[in-house]
Amino acid sequence: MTNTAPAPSDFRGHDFPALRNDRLLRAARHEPVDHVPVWLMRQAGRYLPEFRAVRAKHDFFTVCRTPELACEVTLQPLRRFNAAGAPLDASIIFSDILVIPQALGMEVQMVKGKGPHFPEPLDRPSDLDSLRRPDVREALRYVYDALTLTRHEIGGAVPLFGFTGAPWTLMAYMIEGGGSKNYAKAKAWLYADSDASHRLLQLLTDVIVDYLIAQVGAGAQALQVFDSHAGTLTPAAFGTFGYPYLAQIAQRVKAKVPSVPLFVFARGAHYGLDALAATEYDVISLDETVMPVAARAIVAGRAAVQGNLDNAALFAAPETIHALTEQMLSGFRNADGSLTGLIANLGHGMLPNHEPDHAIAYVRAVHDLSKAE
Ligand code: 1CP
Repeated sequence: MTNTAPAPSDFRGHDFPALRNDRLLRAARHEPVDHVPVWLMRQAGRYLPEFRAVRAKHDFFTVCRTPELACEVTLQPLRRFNAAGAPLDASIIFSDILVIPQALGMEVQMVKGKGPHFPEPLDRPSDLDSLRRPDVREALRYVYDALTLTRHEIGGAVPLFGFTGAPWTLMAYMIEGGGSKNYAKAKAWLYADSDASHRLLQLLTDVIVDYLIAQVGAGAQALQVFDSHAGTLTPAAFGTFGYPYLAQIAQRVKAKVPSVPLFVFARGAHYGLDALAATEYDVISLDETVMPVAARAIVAGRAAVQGNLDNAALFAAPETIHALTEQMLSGFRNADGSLTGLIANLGHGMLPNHEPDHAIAYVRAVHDLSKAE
């Protein structure tokens, strides 16, 4: 059990610029807003030529570990969308979910055209003994430094997200050694070695809790937990190996930093919506397979929701994007017709072959179509 999280007070004394756009924070609390806030998962990244220019000169994890570079690529989408007259309502720190396995002592490489690669993934339960229990405050200090610098540089224009991978999603990468078609090796652990699986999930949960709290101390104004591979689990396996750890994270993080909105994205786990709405997450992020009307009905005001335009819809012409956005927003309307408690996003992240202008068209459509009358 790691217990190295700094009290948030350890970081007090930052003198950050006042926040000028708090739509996202207000929407997370179900307060009225002048239009629905919108940001995009993976809004920094390979679809932006200015990001590719930075990556041409620097290795992926060098960008993550160098606060000035992480700050620069975090700001790139803000600048581009501002210049187009369709400003984003949030930023997300440039980093990756796989910095946690690295902090536990595993090597992770980013292979061009392939994605993350672990040369020595976990192969059997005894391999858990080789994992280091990190002092999260030291091992991931570069992320906090990047957050602090970026929060200053944003100048209060929009809130800054910190984030983490969820325990199951991280476990899946640590065993598979990278992306995978069916996650068969990682799922085999759940069924054949459930004790070892719970030990690993609990270790990851402890590290994640410390990490999220420390990110707030460093300047994060909202937090998102990415369970990108939740949908590989059966409802029963999610109930045993996914949901309890997600709930534990929410309970422990909200106990320490109650005012910071906490988002959860359990991609593909539509069956988990009702259970997640009963936890302390403030916002439930929906993938594109969930019907907005159904999500609002299941969540029933217990949390705000985020989502969920199909990222592939950004390949459509801007007029079509506008129409699909209108359709999506109408599904999210509350019984009184309002759109309170909604943050617009995609059902999953931006893709490398997306056109920046089509993402801009989406942001503009959300703003125009949701303006309070
Ligand atoms: O060469 C490159 O530049 C690699 C592309 C890339 C980028 C831009 C990777 C590799 N990670 C990132 C940044 C990143 N990753 C961000 C910050 C950018 C932003 O949102 O603006 C975030 C939030 C993540 C989170 C992340 N990494 C997730 C969760 C979100 C999701 O998309 O589901 C996951 C699953 C990862 C793992 C990962 N890192 C990179 C890739 C290509 C992948 C997916 C690999 C796979 O399973 O196929």
